[in-house]
Amino acid sequence: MLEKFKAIQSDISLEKKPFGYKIHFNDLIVEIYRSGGIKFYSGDELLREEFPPIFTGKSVACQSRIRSNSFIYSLGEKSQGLNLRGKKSVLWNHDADGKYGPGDDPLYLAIPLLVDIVGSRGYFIFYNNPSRGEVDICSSSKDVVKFNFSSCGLEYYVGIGSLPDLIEKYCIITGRPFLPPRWSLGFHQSRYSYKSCDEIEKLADGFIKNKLQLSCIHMDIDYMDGFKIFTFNKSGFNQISELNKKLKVNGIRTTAIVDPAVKMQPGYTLFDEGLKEGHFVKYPDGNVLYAPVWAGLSAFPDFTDAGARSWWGGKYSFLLDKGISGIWHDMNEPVAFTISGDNSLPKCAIFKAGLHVETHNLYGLLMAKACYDALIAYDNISRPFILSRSGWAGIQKYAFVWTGDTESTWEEMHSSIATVLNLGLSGIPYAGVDTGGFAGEPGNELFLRWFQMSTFFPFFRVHSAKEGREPWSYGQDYLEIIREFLNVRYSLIPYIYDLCFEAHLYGRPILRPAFWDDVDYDHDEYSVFMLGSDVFVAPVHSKGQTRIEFKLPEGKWFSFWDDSLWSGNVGMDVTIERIPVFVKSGSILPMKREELIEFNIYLAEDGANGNFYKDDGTQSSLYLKYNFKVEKREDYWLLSFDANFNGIEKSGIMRFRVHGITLTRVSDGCLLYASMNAFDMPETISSASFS
Ligand code: MIG
Repeated sequence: MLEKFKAIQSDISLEKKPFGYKIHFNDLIVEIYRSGGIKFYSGDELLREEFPPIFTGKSVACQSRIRSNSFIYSLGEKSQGLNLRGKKSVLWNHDADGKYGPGDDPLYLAIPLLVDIVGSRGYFIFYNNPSRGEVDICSSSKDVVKFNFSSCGLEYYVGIGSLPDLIEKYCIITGRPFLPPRWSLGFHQSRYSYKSCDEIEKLADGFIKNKLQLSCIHMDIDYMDGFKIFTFNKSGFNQISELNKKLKVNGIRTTAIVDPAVKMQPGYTLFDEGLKEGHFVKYPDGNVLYAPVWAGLSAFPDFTDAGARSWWGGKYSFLLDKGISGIWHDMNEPVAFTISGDNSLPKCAIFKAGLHVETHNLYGLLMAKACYDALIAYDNISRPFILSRSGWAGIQKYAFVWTGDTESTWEEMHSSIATVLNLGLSGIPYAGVDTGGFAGEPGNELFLRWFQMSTFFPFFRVHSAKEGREPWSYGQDYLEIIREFLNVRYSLIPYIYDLCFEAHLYGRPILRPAFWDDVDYDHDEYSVFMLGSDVFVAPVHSKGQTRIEFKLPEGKWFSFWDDSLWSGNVGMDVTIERIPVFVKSGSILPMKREELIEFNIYLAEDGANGNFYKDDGTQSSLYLKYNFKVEKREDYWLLSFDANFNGIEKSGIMRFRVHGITLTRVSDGCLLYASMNAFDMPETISSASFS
């Protein structure tokens, strides 16, 4: 880890001072005081002042004074709004017991990472301590941040820089996001729970018949035999292999849920093996710990033990052999049903790596590692698709996450934007929500509005408790709109896939706050969001809303729907068919149209820029990166590209669509001309003239 860090922190010097030491790490200056206090500076600016840590028995309390004008993000999965300043929060992965709404804490995935910025610059601090933590971000004392951990390891990392730098550096320390298979960016349909292959086949037929694009159907716990992990219930799922073959012909895959708890039942192979080979979590006296979950009293694999991980990893082939493409980890906080108190294992549980209180937050992460390692070893062909509810720092190396059991309310729909944004700012780019909310009945309008929003989220799935939410459940008019949004999603996959590359290479989030590229934008705002840096979305998130007002980030923006040009403060009427979506002028968006990749050039006055990553979308780490540039010349526009060849053939057809200009001639994919006279950029429509 240190080696990796040194690679980006090359210029290090140490000076002895009367107060202690002064260390220069490139632009970061650290003063270490004899008292135990530490000050961090960027140049002359004091970023944070740490008070000496307080060790009390097993715990450690860290307090620091931060800048009074800064904004705070990250901490993993939080539902307390975007800016976490003024909030208290618990770092303890926790099953919300079937539903949660805005403000509920803790949730399923906590990370002791804090990003502190003014404008676009600042620092991050990451405590490499997975034990239960309590965080107070300037809530009880002005400008004072407190992290109290129940176990006393004190190892932390601080990095400074711009916001993208911070997330990149954090990902250098904890791991870069994996590159997902391209199919996983399509639409996923799910419910709790399909009861048979027939039901799944009918569902798929519904999509095909209604011309609705679909990539994956998720099988929740009812596919199992008595909720025993790595089994199929024979009555409904005998034909699972045949079903998967049939579905794949239509480009549809399946994902199967896998919970960690193993039913205590002598004769059930998974249980017998785990017991015999000593893979389960124990009590201090050495006896295996049993606690109730879906299948009844169950034992819990100790994923902190490499031996248990590889044993467990070996079991996924049972599902993969039957043609299942994705794995969905649930209940991995881990959850045990309890009558009162924390709904997890008892405090005294012993893991190979330590006590429950110290290792709890690692459970989902290490389960994902077990799965990821097994899946990449399985056939050496596919990139894994793993979806995990819980996790910790580093989960981005292995899995997508979703935000669990959200309430089906307008408030929660809005709040979930902040949750996914903060996940992105915690190094987790591949995230989404149960579209429509998990718990409750959203009704037509909320479901549709949520669907329209999720279209632009990195992970796009409809899932809910019990009641089905098929696109055709909401009447013909809504079905048409849903179909159009599915088409939009699929057309944007090349662009979203490019964002996955940016995530994979630089840790960059896919869903970004509006201030990501515009430091003057409101740093508290989470009613709007960016998909990458080129697409801006203002979802409609109130009931019956007919008019929407928002601010566009700096620059001119094309309406995604009609190419009209906008900037600044916008007020517009909205109908049920659409939500406001814009593309930044000066960008080039790769999109899929009629089986071709079409490069959509959204011209600014001086041209446009864009990237495109080309690879096989499933396996190889080889890729070809194109950089496109459109420049204004005397009486024509020049499109040039360079292709960073990385083992992939660079031949192919390219199609371009130019927005903001009338095209007169396109050459064979290299040069693009349009006469200056044809350039007739529409006037920017200001909110004043429009409203
Ligand atoms: O106790 O597997 O968050 O997505 O449908 C509920 C059943 C267990 C919680 C998950 C949800 C899933 C449900 N699970």
